[in-house]
Amino acid sequence: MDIASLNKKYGIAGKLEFTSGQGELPVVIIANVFAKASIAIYGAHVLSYRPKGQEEVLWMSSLSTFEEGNPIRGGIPVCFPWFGPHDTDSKKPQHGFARLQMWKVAETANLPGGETQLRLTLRQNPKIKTLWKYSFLAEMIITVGVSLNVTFRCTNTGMEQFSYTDALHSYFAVSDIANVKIKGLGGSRYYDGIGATTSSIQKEDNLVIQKEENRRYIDSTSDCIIEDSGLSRKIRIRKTGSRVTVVWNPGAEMSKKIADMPDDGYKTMVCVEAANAYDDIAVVQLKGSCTLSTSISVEA
Ligand code: TA6
Repeated sequence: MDIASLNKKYGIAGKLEFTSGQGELPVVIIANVFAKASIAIYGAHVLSYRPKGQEEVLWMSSLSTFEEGNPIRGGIPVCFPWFGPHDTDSKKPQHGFARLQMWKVAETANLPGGETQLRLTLRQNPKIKTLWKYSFLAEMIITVGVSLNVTFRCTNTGMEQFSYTDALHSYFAVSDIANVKIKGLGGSRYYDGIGATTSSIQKEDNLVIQKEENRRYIDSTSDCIIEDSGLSRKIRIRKTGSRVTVVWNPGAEMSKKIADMPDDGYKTMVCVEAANAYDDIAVVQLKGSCTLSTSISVEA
C-alpha cells in the first residue's frame, strides 16, 4: 500500500501519520499529549520515542543504512524466530528474519486514555518458508503514551507445535556510558558472551560498563533502570513474558568493526533487551500463542 492509501485507511488526524522516512522506508509518526514516536513498517521497528519535555530515549546510529535487506541499527529491532546466530546454519540471518521483512499495517487506534496504538503483522510467505518452515502470525503492538509499550506476539497458525527464541533488542540513548549505572540485575546469574558455557553471579547492585559487555542474565524478570547522571534521568524498562535480560555494549574495539555504527557509537548507547532464550524458549502449541512485552518510561 502506498503512503497516501495508508493515511486514508489508517491515519488518525493530528495523531498518527504515515510518511516516507530515511531510505524512503514507510514510517509511522505518532504525536499525542504524552509523547512523539516513529516506527518503521520495515521490521516493525520502533525508531524513536520522546516523552513530552524529555530528550530522545532510544539510540539510533547515524550510520544505519535504512535499506531493505539490512537491519536498522538502533531503536528496537525484534529478533525472531532465533536470537543471535542460527543454531545450525550460519548462512541464515543473525537474529532471525523478522527485522528484515516489510510488515503489514493491521490496525491503528486512539485509546480511551489518549494513547495511540499501532498493530503490525507478519505471516509466513514463500521466502520466509525457506528460512523457517512453520506457519505463524507475528504481531507487533506498539502503544505510545506516558510509557512506550511494545508487545510481540506469535501465534501458531499451522498443524505442528513449534518453538523459537526472540528478543526486543532495545537500544537506549545515554549522555555518556561513563555516566551510567544499570540497576535491577544485582544477584542475577549471567553468561558472559554468546558462546559462554559457564555462568557467574553479578555481585554488584549496579552494573557499570567500562568495556565491551554482552551479558545474558537468566531468571531475570525484575525491572531494569538505566540511571544517567549526565542527563539526570532514569529510564525504567519493565518486561513480561521473558526470563532472560541481555545487556550489550560493544565497547571501543568492537564499535570500530561494526560498519553501521560510528567508532565512538558505544559511548552513547546501551542495549537492555527482553529475551526468550536459553531455558526460556517460547513453545507454541497448535493455535496457541506466546507474548513478549516491554514497557519503557522515563523517571526524574
Ligand atoms: O544482543 C546482543 C547481540 O546478540 C550481540 O552479540 C551483538 O552482536 C548484537 O546483538 C548486535 O547484533 P546485530 O546482528 O544487530 O549486529
